[in-house]
Amino acid sequence: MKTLKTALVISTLLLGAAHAQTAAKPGMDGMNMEATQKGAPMGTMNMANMVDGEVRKVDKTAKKITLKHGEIKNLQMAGMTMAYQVKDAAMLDKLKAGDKVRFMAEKVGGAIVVTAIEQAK
Ligand SMILES: [Cu+2]
Repeated sequence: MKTLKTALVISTLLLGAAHAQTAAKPGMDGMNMEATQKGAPMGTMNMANMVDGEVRKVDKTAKKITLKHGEIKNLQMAGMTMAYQVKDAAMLDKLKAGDKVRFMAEKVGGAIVVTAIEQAK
């Protein structure tokens, strides 16, 4: 009888742990779903994150570009004018103040970095 009681206690504990795990999961799944929903192929997903902007200033030495941009959905950022670090200084080669661009900004290790930029036609 004592063994049965112990078994019950253990199974209750196990159930509790399993339940806690299940409870934590939906949030994770929801996040994954949101990320995958934006488009199956990687290219399509990146295009969806491209934001319209206008170059205000280019600083190749500092690897920075000042952009007036629209809403950046993937960063939950409203439209504004601000300076961004760029992933690669070569990205700035063909750009000058006044250029209309499409770009992608991402959070890389806590800093926001422009990872892609192209002239808008
Ligand atoms: Cu901004």
